[in-house]
Amino acid sequence: MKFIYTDSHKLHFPQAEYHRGEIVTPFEKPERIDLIMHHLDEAGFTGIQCDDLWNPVPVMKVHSADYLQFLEAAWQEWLAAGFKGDLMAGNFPVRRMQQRCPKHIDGKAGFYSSGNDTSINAGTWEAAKASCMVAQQAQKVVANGDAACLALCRPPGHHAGKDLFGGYCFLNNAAVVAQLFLDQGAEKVAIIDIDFHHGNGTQDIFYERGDVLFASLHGQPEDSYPYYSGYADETGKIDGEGYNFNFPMLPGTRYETWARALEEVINKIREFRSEALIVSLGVDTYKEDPISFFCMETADYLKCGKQLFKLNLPTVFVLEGGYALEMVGQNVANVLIGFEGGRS
Ligand code: FKS
Ligand code: ZN
Repeated sequence: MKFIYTDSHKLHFPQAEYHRGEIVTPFEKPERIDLIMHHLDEAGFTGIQCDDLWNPVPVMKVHSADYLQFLEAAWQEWLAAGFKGDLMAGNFPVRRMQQRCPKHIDGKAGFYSSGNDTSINAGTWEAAKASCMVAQQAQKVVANGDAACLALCRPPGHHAGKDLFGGYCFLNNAAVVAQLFLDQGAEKVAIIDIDFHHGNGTQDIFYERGDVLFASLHGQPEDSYPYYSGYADETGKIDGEGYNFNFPMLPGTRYETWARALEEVINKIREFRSEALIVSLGVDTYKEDPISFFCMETADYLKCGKQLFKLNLPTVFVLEGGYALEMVGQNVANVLIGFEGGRS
């Protein structure tokens, strides 16, 4: 299996993160990609440097024009306001407040954001675009006949909604891949989100659409980020009714329990007659992950890959989270190894 990467992700390097009462070094850091690439190389996967072709068409179908303009201009506006350090939102239009975008960048930041966990610096927009181009190229590799391809995306994407950044995400890379398959003639595609966190951004984008089935396996919202979505009774609306599946799970969940949910998702996708599969691949389900509470073992990722292979669909893996740096590379590689060994 090939994987697509870019060095441009390094342009995004948040300086600090507020975490459980302390200011810490962000979990979502550039080294993650170096470590994963190292392991993929060692495991014999073929890295292809992204040729940086930007197709705005699918991006504009999953994000609003005003949001994209905000992302592009945010850093300059922040500097023009005389602010020092990274852009970070601090105030949000919560219950009963006006959903009107203010003029000041400090207000705009909160209007377009779901939290203070995600900051913007000078290179963030370039990095987010580059990450999305990596996803677009991986889709192209699969559209041209490869059975599967991994997009080594950073920053990640599954918390980015139509018009919201947050959860370390800006552009929803998995949603863009799904949209590309549809734009190229597929009638139905499916996204399985196996990152520990609920893919609230992807859910938001496709919630009222019947052409994309979205299923997410994640830590239950009672106990875990993003807290305000991911319940099992969020099933979709209008044309999307019945095509959104959430599998919230308890702290301490192990592979056996998790895999039963995955099996259910796989059956739903078969019934749906999806023509392609997009996997939002996070390995923060790992037992040692510093911000999550599932108990996956490294060997479980082999089984996971094998299980995904059973769908027998053209598959684009899109990297999301995973913060246990010692094992993040091995865990990602194992999903691909399990997938490729799925035939046996
Ligand atoms: C402040 C608490 C907020 C945010 C967790 C974000 C998880 C991101 C992720 C992604 F794949 F997008 F990277 N925590 N410290 O792993 O889902
Ligand atoms: Zn995550």
